[in-house]
Amino acid sequence: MALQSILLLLVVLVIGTVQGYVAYDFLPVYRGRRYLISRNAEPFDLAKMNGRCRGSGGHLLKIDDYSEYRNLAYELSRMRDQSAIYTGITDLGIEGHFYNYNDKTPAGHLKWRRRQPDNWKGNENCVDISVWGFNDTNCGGNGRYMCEIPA
Ligand SMILES: [Ca+2]
Ligand SMILES: [Ca+2]
Repeated sequence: MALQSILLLLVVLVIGTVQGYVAYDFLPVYRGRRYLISRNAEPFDLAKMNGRCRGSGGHLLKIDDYSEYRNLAYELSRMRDQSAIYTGITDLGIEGHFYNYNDKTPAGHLKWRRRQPDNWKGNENCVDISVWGFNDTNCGGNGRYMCEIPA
C-alpha cells in the first residue's frame, strides 16, 4: 500500500473515532441503575440510540414505576439544561399503546405532562422526559437521550 493511502486511511479512522464519540452526563446511581444523558442534541433515532446504549451494556430509558420517575424528575430539576430528553418509550405500532423499545415490555408508570399524550399532528410516537413529566413527541426530532445501565 502506498504511504499516501495509509495516511488517508489513518485520517479517516481518526475522524470516524472522533465523530463516534458521545459525551454523557451521569446521574447518581439509583436502585442499582446508572443513568446517562447524552450531552449534545442530535437527530434522534430509536434503533441507533438504543444501539449506543446497548453498546454501553444497557438500553434507552425505561420507567418501571412512579418512584423511578420521581427520582429522575428530581435529578433533572438540578440540571442546568432542562430541555426534554428522549426515552426508549414508544407507541410505534398501535397508537396509544406505549411500550419499551428495547424489550417490547409495556411501559410502566408514565407521569404525563398536562394535556399529553396528544399525538400532535398524528405523528408523535416517541416519548421524552423533563421535570414536568412525559410528553409524546416526534421520533425524528433533534435532542438528547437517556440510557439506563446496571450499576
Ligand atoms: Ca403516538
Ligand atoms: Ca405531545
